[in-house]
Amino acid sequence: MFCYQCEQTTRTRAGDGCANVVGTCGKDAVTADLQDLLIHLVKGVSMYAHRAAELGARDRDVDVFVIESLFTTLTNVNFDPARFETLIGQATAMRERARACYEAVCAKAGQVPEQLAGPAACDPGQAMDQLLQKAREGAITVGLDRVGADVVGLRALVLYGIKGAAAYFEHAHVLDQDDPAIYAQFHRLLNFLAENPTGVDDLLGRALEVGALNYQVMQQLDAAATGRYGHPEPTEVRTTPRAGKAILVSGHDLRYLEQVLEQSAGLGINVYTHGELLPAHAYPGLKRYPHLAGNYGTAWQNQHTEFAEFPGAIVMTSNCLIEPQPAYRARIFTSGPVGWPQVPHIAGRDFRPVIEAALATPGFATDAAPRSITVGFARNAVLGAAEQVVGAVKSGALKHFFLIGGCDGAKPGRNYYTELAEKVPQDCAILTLGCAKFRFNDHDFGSIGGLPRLLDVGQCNDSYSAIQIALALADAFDCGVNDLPLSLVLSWLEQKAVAVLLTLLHLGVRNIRLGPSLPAFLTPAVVQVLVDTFALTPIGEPQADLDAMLTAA
Ligand code: FS2
Ligand code: SF4
Repeated sequence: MFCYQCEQTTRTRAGDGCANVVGTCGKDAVTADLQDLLIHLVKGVSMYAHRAAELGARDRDVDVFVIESLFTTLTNVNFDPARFETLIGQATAMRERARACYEAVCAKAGQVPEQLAGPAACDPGQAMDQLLQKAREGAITVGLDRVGADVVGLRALVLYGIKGAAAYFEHAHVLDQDDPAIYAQFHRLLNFLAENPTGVDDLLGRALEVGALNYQVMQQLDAAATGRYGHPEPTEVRTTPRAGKAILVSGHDLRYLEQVLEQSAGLGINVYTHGELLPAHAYPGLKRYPHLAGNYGTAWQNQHTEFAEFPGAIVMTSNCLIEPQPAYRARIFTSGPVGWPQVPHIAGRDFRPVIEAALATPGFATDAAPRSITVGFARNAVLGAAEQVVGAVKSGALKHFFLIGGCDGAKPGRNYYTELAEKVPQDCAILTLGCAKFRFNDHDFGSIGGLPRLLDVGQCNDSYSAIQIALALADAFDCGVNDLPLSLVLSWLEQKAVAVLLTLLHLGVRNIRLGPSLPAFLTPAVVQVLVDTFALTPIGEPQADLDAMLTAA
């Protein structure tokens, strides 16, 4: 086992990672190795699918399989080795289908198909010891002695960005988006990695291509969500429970939440969101359900306490899952890409087992005193108030915007983001996005120019919306995004954040502050390139950073 794909990796020096029997996240060594093997085989699938796509052919099931498989390997998604054994078996079958598709289109085009090696020819075997032996070929550090840590780290950057983009595309796919051109780009980039590239400039260029791909993916996700549920609108969300039976839905997936709502309608069950599903309350198509009762709890790392105290059924729709505790093990379910050994998995979006578990548990005995927060300041709502916002900036009432966004985690260093938000001067607004906001989104930040000072754009999945707000402001002020009175302060944990960062770099956004620590997979030399090219800056001390950001404005 060696894994350094997330911020919470074990590290004592650059290049370190989780390498013992279990990672910081709870992923065991067998699961980690099976994930490596799955990624290796998926590259082989894409080697054929890429060549087929270049000749105008595709197999939709192959496309979908690649994206779903990538998502399962993200941090805090799937910890079930049995699931990975199944996926590995499916990967070899999918590779045969991709090969058949490629050979058929070659025959049609009068071409001789290439004989492919590497992941395209990998026979993983079937017994567990064979799989674990083969997994070594897929280890992220393959070739380290030969090519060095800079190259291995850049390959990791490209792979982790692809994983993040795949997760976002899977969310879009669940909302019925299907774009062959996007799948083809995933195959192209995975094919690139399958060739074990060694050129630093080439790898950096591909990393930015992943950012470009992720921008398109996020655009599709935004279109899918707003197309199905309407544009988020400012909405007050109750954050305390009501009396009654209860289901808690965590993760990011709006469609799964919708299906829980549909299937539990009229049964006297209140449905609560948790974590990254909080912004779901702002969508007209979801808030119309009267039993969408509110949000319960905060960010993922607090789930041991929050799930234990929740007196109903719990369902995870995507990241972030941590080891289910005995206190709620009998009433938690996984769905979609998520898995944990022996935790029941919802197949085919049939949430009846969740509903039965909710009806069998006591629920909340009484109404708690009402409290609420406001969400729903995605692009349509903010740009609907653009005149007000631009007027406030022009009059000097609103001096600066801080986008404080990204992932949360358990590290004490993440208090930086709360301290920063609290120190932001009264004549500045704060935009939030992702699960990092839970550290401070219940604080009273007051209002400015008739708008709340804290405007929540949505999930990390809604980064596209934040980018559109920045682009529209730049348009209104007739300047570039880098010239706006806007500072981006990002916290990262996992591979979705890597994809978003690559998108911002692809768009030429400079001066992003990143923390709480820099990725372990990036060597000092690669970090220096990012600093020199994009003025990417590690976070420091909140007041000093704030002063520097305001001075630079
Ligand atoms: Fe948060 Fe976790 Fe959203 Fe990340 S719920 S850290 O995987 O995707 O942000
Ligand atoms: Fe470690 Fe993160 Fe990998 Fe888990 S996902 S094993 S915490 S690097």
